[in-house]
Amino acid sequence: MGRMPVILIGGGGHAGVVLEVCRAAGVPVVGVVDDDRACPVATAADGVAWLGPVDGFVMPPGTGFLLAIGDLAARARVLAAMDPALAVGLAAGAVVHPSATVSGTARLGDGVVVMAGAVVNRHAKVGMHGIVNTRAVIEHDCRVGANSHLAPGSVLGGGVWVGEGTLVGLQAGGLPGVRVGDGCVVGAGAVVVGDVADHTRVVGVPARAVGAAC
Ligand code: JB3
Repeated sequence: MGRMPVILIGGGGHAGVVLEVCRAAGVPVVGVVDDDRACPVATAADGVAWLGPVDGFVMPPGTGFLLAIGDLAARARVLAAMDPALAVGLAAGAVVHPSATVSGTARLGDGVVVMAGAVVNRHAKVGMHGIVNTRAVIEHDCRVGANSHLAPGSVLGGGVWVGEGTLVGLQAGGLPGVRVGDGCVVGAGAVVVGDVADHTRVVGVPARAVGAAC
């Protein structure tokens, strides 16, 4: 049985990558919802139909949605504006690029998108609406909270815990067993060697706190 058709919420650069992951994974994309009618995904030659602005959009029966905005705060705003039942009930099942490697014992929440070349290893869990971006690595027994983003090339060692709404930046990493809280930003290239409190921005090798994550 084919996958449920999806609607992308957000039609920019990130949505274009999500569109290609869906197509590679055989998930039909029936349209894009974005406040900008001229958003890239709706205007590209291989784009999809613009279905209207985000506010007030009513999901047609038999479709699911994928959050396709990259910014985590914007994603959280869109989810917060949704009826909670819809935010959970209508989220499409996880979409995984065929070139990604996801262990059979890993668990991906609804709305998760796993991009090309990424690895989600044994017993790892990724919460709803998570982004596992290009060639990111989530090692065994990791826990990644809802609506968090593992940016391209980021690497979580075994047993790392990442909270909700946290960005692990480009090529950043966490040593095995560290815990990064909710709403954090791990700067590009940083290496987390100890636990990080909620809503903290850390940068550098070893990663040091440089203030609150906005
Ligand atoms: O670095 C990588 C690999 N990808 C980046 C991604 C994670 O984030 C990418 O390079 C961009 O930096 C960014 O991608 P995104 O989110 O697609 O950016 P942009 O091309 O600006 O598209 C954002 C789309 O979402 C726009 O079409 C906006 O109209 C829409 N949008 C942004 N914020 C929003 C909001 N729509 C609503 N309803 N509410 C918002 O707060």
